[in-house]
Amino acid sequence: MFPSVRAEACLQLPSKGYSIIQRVPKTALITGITGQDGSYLAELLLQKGCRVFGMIRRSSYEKLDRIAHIEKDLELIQGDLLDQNSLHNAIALARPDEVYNLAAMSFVPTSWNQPVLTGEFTGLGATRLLEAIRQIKPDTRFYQASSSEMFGKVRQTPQNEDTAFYPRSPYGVAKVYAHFITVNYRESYNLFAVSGILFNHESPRRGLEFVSRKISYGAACIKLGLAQSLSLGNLEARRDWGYAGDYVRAMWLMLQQDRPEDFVIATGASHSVSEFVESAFSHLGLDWHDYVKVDPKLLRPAEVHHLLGDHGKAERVLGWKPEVRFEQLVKMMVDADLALLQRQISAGNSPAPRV
Ligand code: NAP
Ligand code: F7E
Repeated sequence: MFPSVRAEACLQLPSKGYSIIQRVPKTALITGITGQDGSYLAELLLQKGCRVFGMIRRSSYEKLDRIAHIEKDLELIQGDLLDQNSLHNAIALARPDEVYNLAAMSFVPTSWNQPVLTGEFTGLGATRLLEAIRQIKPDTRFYQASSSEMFGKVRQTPQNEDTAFYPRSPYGVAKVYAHFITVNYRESYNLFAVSGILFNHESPRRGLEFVSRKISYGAACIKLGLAQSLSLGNLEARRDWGYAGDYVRAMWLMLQQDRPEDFVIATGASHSVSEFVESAFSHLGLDWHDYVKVDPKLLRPAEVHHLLGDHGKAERVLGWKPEVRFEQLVKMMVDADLALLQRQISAGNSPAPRV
């Protein structure tokens, strides 16, 4: 049904009429290229020899810091998930073999403040992009960034591809919509459209508002005397935290298969927020009890208490497994924030602690 693509390279081999094998680079379009995952995925696709387009939205100041080191190798197109015409133009211009839809309003607490806008970006945005693909280039392979937040108030543990969804935030609800519209376009129009149901994944490029980076940055600030305390919300929540660099490999692998299928991507180990804190502070030789305060304002209206993923299908079918484990991830993030702050101090800038 779908043309088979070699899994080991992002290069296409023309099948007939060539006496010499000629390699044609594949073209990929990434929405959300300025985000954490977009930057790692762009690096991966460039390494694989792809021509990489990135969609960026207009802003009053440029937010290209995560991709500054590869910007010269990328082709950036202005577009917005809220604007159907810009998505049509992006597909018509890039004529991509693969589209990775990573753009979304991705911060869960904000989704209670802006539930309608979250639905527009994170939910309907996927439909707009699928429509552009269906109308302009229906042989494009499509990846949707689905989320473990869809499991929310979990129906079983660990969660796999068959676990029922029970989202607990407007963000989670919007992601369920985007997930099922992806399934629907696959079944209705025979598009090669897949969802990766990714559990939390972090890195030194994570936004400062997410708990992992808030902790690594906050602990580094305290270590350097730039802050005295760190305020957090629910310390008991448990997450299955992996490394973003590992997870973008899984996205790419999903689009190299013979058949479009959805996959859970996780590490299979969960840890509490307080374990993350303990690990980060002890790496810096600090006792977190002396510094961390619980601020009730940071508690959520409805919490997702415990997420734990089963990536068995991804391991069997894609040959994917996580390489970076929890302790390594925490140390990587803390070391990176310490180095970042030290560079800023040496350069004469006064870093602004966000604790
Ligand atoms: P992120 O760092 O917050 O990046 C989000 C990206 O979306 C940014 O590039 C942002 O652009 C862009 N964006 C937001 N609204 C847009 C709009 N209306 N039009 C165009 N672009 C827009 O997120 P991430 O951590 O890389 O996550 C990537 C995707 O995976 C998201 O869809 C997220 O919901 C999903 N996901 C993440 C995780 C995780 O643990 N990281 C787990 C499961 C699923 P600006 O730079 O202009 O703001
Ligand atoms: O919270 C608790 C908080 O904001 C994790 C997004 O990438 O992963 C992410 O969503 C946990 C929650 O991530 C603070 O209550 C305690 O239980 O880092 P987070 P998230 O909500 O799990 C999913 C898979 C996505 O798809 C999302 O896009 O930590 N927590 N104290 C705190 N969280 C934050 N942010 N700040 C605190 O002070």
